[in-house]
Amino acid sequence: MARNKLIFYYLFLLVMTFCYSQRDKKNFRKDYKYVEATESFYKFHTMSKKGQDAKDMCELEGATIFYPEDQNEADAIRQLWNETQVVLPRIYIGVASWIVKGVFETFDGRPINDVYSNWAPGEPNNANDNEDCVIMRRDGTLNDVNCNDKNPFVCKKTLSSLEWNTNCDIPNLDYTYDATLGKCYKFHSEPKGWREAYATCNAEQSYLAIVDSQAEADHLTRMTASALRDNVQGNLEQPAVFLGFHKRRGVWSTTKGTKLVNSGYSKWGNQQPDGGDNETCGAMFYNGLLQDLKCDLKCFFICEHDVANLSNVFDDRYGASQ
Ligand SMILES: [Ca+2]
Ligand SMILES: [Ca+2]
Repeated sequence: MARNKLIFYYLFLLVMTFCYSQRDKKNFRKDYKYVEATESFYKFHTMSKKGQDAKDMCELEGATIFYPEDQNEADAIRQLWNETQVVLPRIYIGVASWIVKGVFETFDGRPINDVYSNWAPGEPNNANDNEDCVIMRRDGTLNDVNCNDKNPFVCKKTLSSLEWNTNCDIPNLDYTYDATLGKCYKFHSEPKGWREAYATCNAEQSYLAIVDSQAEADHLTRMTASALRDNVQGNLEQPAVFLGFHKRRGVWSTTKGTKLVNSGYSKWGNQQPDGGDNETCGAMFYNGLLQDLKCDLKCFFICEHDVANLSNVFDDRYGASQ
């Protein structure tokens, strides 16, 4: 009995720890670094992107593109920059003059003079009448540049804005947990091409859903039906939901490398696959049956997230697995 009590107490602690301490632990994502001075998390993106794409990338990660609120934050980020990214010469910041030429505002609508506005001498100069985005150099000075230039950038998440999805163990409340399958899912109702969908799930620390049982196919079918009821349908190119399988070197496989025929679920719809080499990306009809589609069609898609299994943690600790 004493042992049972101990086990119960341990489980209780484990659950309480999961539920209440993410902010205390200052935990957002493994790829973000916490800075105490500004009580925020930051990530340097070293793969350069255009201005709008940089902003979008941060939002996919559940963050926003960084701009310094003040000298204090500019100093903090330059220190992190010097410590971790010695080769990056400049970063895009979340300031632009997209609405009216020459009126520089943060992406959340604040005039630049209300935040950090340490322009380099002679800037902003709107060179070639074509500079609406803003970069910060290593020395902390700002310059307006062409938004089509590709530059590294930094994403930011404040500790106070952190919301933890306790069931799914991620900082994203859009994922819902299914107890039977022990997985979390998010239905994306903004249609995207297959590769973009794949990258979107990846940015959310998840993956384009891989169906490995009839039960999972049923669950995703129900999710889709429910999402379609809730969402106004635009001009969809295909009534389909992209999934994490594709034709690779002539063989239908999941994105984790398992042949589709061995994946636990491979029920094709009527006449499918019918696209040959023109349709190499995987999707399901709204009824759950699979189809092949052109990869650049824009479709709904579902991301899947694995959850650390509490009972496995328990078993490992007590050696209680049979
Ligand atoms: Ca300039
Ligand atoms: Ca097809």
